[in-house]
Amino acid sequence: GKPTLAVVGATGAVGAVMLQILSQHADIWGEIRLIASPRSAGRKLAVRGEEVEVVALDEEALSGVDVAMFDVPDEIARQWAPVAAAKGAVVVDNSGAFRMDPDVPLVVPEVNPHAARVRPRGIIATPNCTTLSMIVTLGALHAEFGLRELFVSSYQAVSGAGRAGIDALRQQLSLVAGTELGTSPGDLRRAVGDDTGPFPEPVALNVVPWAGSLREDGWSSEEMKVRDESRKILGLPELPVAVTCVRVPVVTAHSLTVHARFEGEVTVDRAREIIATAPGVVLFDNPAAGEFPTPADVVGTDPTWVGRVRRALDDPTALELFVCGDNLRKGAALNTTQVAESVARDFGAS
Ligand code: 11C
Repeated sequence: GKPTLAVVGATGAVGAVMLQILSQHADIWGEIRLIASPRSAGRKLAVRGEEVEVVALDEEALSGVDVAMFDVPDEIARQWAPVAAAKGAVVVDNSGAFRMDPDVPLVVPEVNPHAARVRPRGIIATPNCTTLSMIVTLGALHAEFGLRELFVSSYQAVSGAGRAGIDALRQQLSLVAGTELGTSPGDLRRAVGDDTGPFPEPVALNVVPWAGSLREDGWSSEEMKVRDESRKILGLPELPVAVTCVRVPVVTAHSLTVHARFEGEVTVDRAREIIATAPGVVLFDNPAAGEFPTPADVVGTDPTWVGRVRRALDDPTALELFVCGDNLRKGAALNTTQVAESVARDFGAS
């Protein structure tokens, strides 16, 4: 029969998009079981046009599952993904708990699909949304040009921090709309108050150079993830990566500026061809016509959009790019679903 799928974290911001995507894609699943924290058990959510009751995450909920997609906090994944795997499920986990485990492949189907086949712990990890927003493009360019060095800055949407992030931006926007705030030092901070949600500073009318938690020497966890995960996915363990992660007042779709240096000289024409033909990537680059990707146009779409393709002015081996992708779709729910579907195909589903 068709494989049973569990969606663990079904009520979150990413879970909601997983259910949408499952309703849009070819229906290869038998039962789809919706699992969340005990607090959400009993709620009903629509998937494949049917209302399904959410059950609490426990041993019983994970029994008889063939594939489990997890989008839950790291500590919940650390505890429960191995339980699901021990019960025979292949777990596709979108948390940060297992990404750097050498016995867990970190998979982006357009870049390293075969890595998914070797999974000694029964767990496959999917990358952080910021890594995912650029890695399909970089994978395609690397395959032809050979990546040697990466400098990136992110412009991250608040939904990367889940429902709490979206709520914080909306609340702050309601406090600043129609005011003249943002014209003198500290006025925004006073208007918004101490409760800035999951962000360390007001994000409405502002730019916050921080995402995640503090790591050694002033780096953020998000910056370390972008570096470590990119190296692992591309199979370039020594790749020099310089990265600064920044939060901007956008609801959904992460953007990044990328300076990528390659083995030898590159041309913009060839780079544009590669980008235009790579699966999962769209070239949208005609500044003369005012065409470049922005979160407002990219949100809700599947691919990574690439614009502003230029050769570095002072280095014929380097390219400058602006990439933009929906952090909840390819950045999270879509990549996880694609990996789960590829596992299901190995079970013999069609
Ligand atoms: C953000 N990328 O935008 C983060 C959230 O490792 O999956 C995702 C954290 C992760 O805040």
